[in-house]
Amino acid sequence: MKHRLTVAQAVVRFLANQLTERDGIRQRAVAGFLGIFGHGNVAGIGQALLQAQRTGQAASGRAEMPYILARNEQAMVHTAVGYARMRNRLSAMACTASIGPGSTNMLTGAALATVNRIPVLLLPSDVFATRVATPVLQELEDSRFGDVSVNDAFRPLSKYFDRVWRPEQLPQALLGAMRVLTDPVETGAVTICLPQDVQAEAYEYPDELFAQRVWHVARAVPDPLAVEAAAAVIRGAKRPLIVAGGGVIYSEASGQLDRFARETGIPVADTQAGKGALSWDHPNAVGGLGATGSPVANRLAGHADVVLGVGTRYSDFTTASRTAFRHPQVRFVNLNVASFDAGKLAALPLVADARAGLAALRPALHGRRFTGDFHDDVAAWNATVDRAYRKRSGELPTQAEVIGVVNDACGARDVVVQAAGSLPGDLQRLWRAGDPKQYHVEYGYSCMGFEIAGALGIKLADPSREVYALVGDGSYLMMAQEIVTAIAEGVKLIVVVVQNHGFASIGALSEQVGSQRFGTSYRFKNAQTGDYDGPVLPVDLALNAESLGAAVIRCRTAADLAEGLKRAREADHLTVVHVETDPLATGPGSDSWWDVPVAEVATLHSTRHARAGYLEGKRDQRHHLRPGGQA
Ligand SMILES: Cc1ncc(C[n+]2csc(CCOP(=O)(O)OP(=O)(O)O)c2C)c(N)n1
Ligand SMILES: [Mg+2]
Repeated sequence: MKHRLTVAQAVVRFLANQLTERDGIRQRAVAGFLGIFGHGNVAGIGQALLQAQRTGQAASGRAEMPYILARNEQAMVHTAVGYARMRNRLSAMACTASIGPGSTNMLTGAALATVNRIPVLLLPSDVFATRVATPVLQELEDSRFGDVSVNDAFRPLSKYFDRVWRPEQLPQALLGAMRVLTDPVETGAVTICLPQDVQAEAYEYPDELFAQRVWHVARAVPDPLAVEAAAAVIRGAKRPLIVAGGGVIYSEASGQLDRFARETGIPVADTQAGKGALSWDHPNAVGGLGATGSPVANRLAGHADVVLGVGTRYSDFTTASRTAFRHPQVRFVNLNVASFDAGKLAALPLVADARAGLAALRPALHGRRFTGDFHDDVAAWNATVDRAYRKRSGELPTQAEVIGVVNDACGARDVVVQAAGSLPGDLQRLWRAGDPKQYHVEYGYSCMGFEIAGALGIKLADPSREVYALVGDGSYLMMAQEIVTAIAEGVKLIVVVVQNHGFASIGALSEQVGSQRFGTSYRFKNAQTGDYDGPVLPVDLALNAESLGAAVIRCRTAADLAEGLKRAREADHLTVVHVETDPLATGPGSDSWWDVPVAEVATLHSTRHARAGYLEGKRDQRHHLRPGGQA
């Protein structure tokens, strides 16, 4: 049997029949489409989605392929990322965009997905394959290459890239896309470019293309010799430390990590992607590690002689730009599903799924127990956080207080979402996550504007959880429009807008590198000096949110905020809670460092002074080349 379908119809039909399966649990591999139509896809993918909706309704009452109309293409990729991350990468969404700007708007989202290793399927529309009336509207002409389009910019950002010039090529492209989307090692942005004429072209596709396919997501088990070698290194340690990364959460390895930590007594620090892998009050939890981590974790890292990294890619924030691990003989053992990450810092690699790897290591370490001396430090740190949470200043609340109030308002299953600004650092230090899916800070790409769009995807992935997007005023101004999408879809979010009139984060960083907060506040420009040091701007983001259809609660004090969040929780519609904070009030620090180079020569005293401090920080930077050990 053959089906005469357009390329676009075949794409939709095929994707509707893909499932993933891990641990016996099946779910749709591509749960739906997000999109914005233009002339590049309205008659192709647009027609196919309409047909899928009508056909599905007739048969089962449910669309064969659900569709969500987004407001910005970059944002819709963020939504897809939020969705897939919440589903532990076992279910993803597809994004369709028109040609030219619609498609290139997705580039930032593609980079974000690939950096964070989150599956998204991008279907940018492309210029005519026939080139009959070239250049078409929005086509990039290149005097050297006849086959280049703007979509070639997706190549370095995608873990798999194809362009379907002919309908016959589609099956291979689709199978290749599914392989990468469902492979925890390879996954990231997957891009299939669909020329606008090809989308509408019909072809006799064989029936088997549309058979139900189940993509088994394997739990790779470690090589037994590598387990032995890793166990030998860990056994020989005096002061080991575990670094729990996002891989622990994606692999649902929290239970194994809990047992591993309790049995061995090894303290566990977490990364931005790994926060919540163990509950904050777990006896072995020592908080976030690195540039924005807790001083307790950083102190332990400083003395650790063996570091067991589990599911971490060791970003510069995690390693404090490679100053966190100071023991002269420190060695690394990295349990990671990707050999690329397992080998980092010259580690002894243990290539495996995090859960399977920990399960294999536990018996190999049987009887080895380390007695840590970190519990008093953790208790003291928790008291510091308590004070920061509850510091009622009477004037503008501090950001730490805002975090405290939101943390208090959150049930254990509620989700907090953030991505950029001063909040990610404060959250990593101060947030108390009680559940592996509670803390959703996109800090691989740290993309301003992710918050609301990402929160929408998270809520779509798990409607049973309350989702709080914490948004700085800078992020809000970049990308707030998905409030409208959420309202149209009947998706309830709680959006907490933290207004501090500019970039508190980059302002503080600017000061630290001697740049005097130049160009980081949202204030009127001083015509004489060119500085933005005039009065604050007459911007009212609460009113802005109201104009988009959100219910709005304005809060002045921390107590107002607590009350506002209570009302927002009770509401059944999207609610924006607006609070103003003091951009200069900083919370407890991390006793750590981050490498941001300072000008080597300068006429400004502030820069020269900062340069001296920078060189001091640099002195502790390490290469970490010492062999981790041989399997
Ligand atoms: C898309 C994007 N552009 C620029 C940056 C660099 N950047 C990081 S934080 C930040 C300021 C964020 O301002 P806001 O959202 O108000 O948060 P605050 O710093 O005030 O906490 C900037 C410009 C970024 N991370 N992402
Ligand atoms: Mg701000």
